[in-house]
Amino acid sequence: MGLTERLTIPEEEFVYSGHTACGGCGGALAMRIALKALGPRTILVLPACCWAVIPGVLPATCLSVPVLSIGFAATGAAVSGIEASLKAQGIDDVTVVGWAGDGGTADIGIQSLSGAVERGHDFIYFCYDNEAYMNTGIQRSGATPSGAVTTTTPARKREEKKDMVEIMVAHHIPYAATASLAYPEDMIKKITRARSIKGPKYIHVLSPCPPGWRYPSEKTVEIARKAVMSRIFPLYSVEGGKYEIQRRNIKKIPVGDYLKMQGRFKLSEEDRAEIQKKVDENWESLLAKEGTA
Ligand SMILES: Cc1ncc(C[n+]2csc(CCOP(=O)(O)OP(=O)(O)O)c2C)c(N)n1
Ligand SMILES: [Mg+2]
Repeated sequence: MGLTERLTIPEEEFVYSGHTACGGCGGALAMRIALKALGPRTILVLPACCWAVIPGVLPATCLSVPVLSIGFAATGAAVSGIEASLKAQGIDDVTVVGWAGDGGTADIGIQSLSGAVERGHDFIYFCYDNEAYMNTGIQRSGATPSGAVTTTTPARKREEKKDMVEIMVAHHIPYAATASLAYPEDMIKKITRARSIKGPKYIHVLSPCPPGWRYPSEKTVEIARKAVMSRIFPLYSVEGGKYEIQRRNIKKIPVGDYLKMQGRFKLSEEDRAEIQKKVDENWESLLAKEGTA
């Protein structure tokens, strides 16, 4: 990473101090980075999720851009309507953004998101993925990874995590990507790229959660970085169907180094070996999609 790349992070803040997120909230940091790339001409749609309460109550909100709070399932419908309304008014310099949790994306909001993408509305949709329904007390979602303990999977989840990026790619979406708060330059580049493309865009940000994942709050960035280094959460983009992996040459670490930092994974050596096998297979499949296997 060169110096010029590091200097791409805008200094201006659009998330002010005084929000109500937990210490070390990955979702809060993800929003802070995202708004730096989105800028002030942004309308945010927030369904039910931690971020529906993090801003606080007007007039003491930490968000400096307009927000529409809507029902849990309706993010895709709301961004569609806002975009159509702006178009009717001849306003073309506003970025319409849906910002939802993993429950609001992979489960309850998936139909409105699917419709909005299929209809080709012009918006960016972010899923900040803390891998459970955190705002209501750590219930499992379709994006909770196999092996994780939640309050509704006390003996750990058995099923696999839904792959939202692949679901979006299956919609022929013009742009989809993963992003990490541990790699803010990469995240900002991706958001800037997404803003330059007309039509629906999808960005999936892994967002570690100290109380939900059971780790000390100062470890959020380290855990997010280890997710990328271990390849359990590879950084990649798919533009016009073309795959590209980012940060492919960073030092690879065993997935156990990522899992062991979190109290939610109570796994045997065999369990960890099984997860490692799946991570390696997924990486190979990503290389094949990129055409570099
Ligand atoms: C229709 C409906 N069902 C349930 C709820 C209760 N509820 C509010 S936030 C939430 C969890 C959201 O989970 P996720 O989308 O992953 O966001 P997170 O809280 O993890 O940030 C739930 C179940 C609701 N507000 N509306
Ligand atoms: Mg969640």
